[in-house]
Amino acid sequence: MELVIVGLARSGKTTVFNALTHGHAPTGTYTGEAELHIGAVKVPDERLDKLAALSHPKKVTHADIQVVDVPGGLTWRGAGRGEGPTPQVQAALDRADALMHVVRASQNDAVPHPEGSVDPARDIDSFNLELVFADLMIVERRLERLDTVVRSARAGEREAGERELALLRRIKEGFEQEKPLHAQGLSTEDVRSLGNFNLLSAKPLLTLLNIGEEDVSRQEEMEAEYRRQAGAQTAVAALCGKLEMELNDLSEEEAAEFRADLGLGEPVASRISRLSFELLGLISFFTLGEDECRAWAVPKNTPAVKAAGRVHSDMEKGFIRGEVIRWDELLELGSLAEARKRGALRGEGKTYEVQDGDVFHVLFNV
Ligand SMILES: Nc1nc2c(ncn2[C@@H]2O[C@H](COP(=O)(O)OP(=O)(O)OP(=O)(O)O)[C@@H](O)[C@H]2O)c(=O)[nH]1
Ligand SMILES: [Mg+2]
Repeated sequence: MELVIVGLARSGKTTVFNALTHGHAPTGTYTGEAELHIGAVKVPDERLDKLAALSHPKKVTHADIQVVDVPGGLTWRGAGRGEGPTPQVQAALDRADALMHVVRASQNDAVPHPEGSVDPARDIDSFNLELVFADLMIVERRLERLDTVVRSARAGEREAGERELALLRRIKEGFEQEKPLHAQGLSTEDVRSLGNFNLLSAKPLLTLLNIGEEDVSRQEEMEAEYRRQAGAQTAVAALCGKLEMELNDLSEEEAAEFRADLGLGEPVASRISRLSFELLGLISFFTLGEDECRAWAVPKNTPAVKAAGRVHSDMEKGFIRGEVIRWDELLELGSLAEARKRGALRGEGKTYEVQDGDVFHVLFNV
């Protein structure tokens, strides 16, 4: 899963990126640096840690989220004048499973805001409009081409084209009313048929308010304030990127102590992972071997045979059945061998939908 960090210049994107990935990319360079930063967040999971403590594998592997920090100030409204994102940034955006919009919400005269003043509500609206505008351009281009194709098609081949034309015209109207795709109330089928266009306003969006040190005690209040504005289908979180980044330099104990003193709440990696899982409808299952104990992220309702394919393609091809037990039941019984002996492992077929917290052992044959 890939999360792309976007937002205005100097909103704190790289600071948040560092906080999330324990990275050390330069911040506050103001050079309009064109480089992308790529890193990963290890998804914290106490369940995995407990399972690992039980079975002492050689290696413990958490699920991870890839994070990409792109340079600031994306604009599509000026794209006609050649100011759109670079091909490299556009490719990252197209690939993104979700977007994280970093919004500056702290006053600090030393860091100039590109719009001249700090106003998170304005920045949220204007970013959402940028996404709609980018999508409108894609849809208009496709409409032009499709219109010609449909006109010259033979009668029998026209129907599918006309259906697509109708859908594209409908969402174009929505865009013209400044409605992002996820606010247009489309059917799942329609959304799926638009999948190839990589429309940005269809992607799950996490709005991240980058608040100042002086506001950390108002974190929840600020989230509630902007949640109303950001719209349904989006998540809102407020945190102080700079503090979170600096806490990475401390030991775990020291950081925990600081968090408690300052009332900082859940650490940023854990918070953002959780929100991303919710936004994308992901769950985690675990595999437990002598070599490796590992967490895997898959969409809810993933059938066992597909989940097996995440672990290894041979397991999908040669899938016989799965042996499944909930992580906490296994913890109580002490080991997979003990669970098997007591008949506590459930046998599940290809279509079983893997559940959050399942320990999943695949029997396969290639
Ligand atoms: N006081 C304070 N300063 C911050 C915070 N977050 C970022 N800054 C400062 O704001 C400046 C810009 O931060 P960056 O993380 O480089 O912002 P950016 O969005 O990556 O900037 P560009 O890549 O240039 O668009 C730096 O000087 C940061 O130290 C914060 O939470 N509090
Ligand atoms: Mg940056």
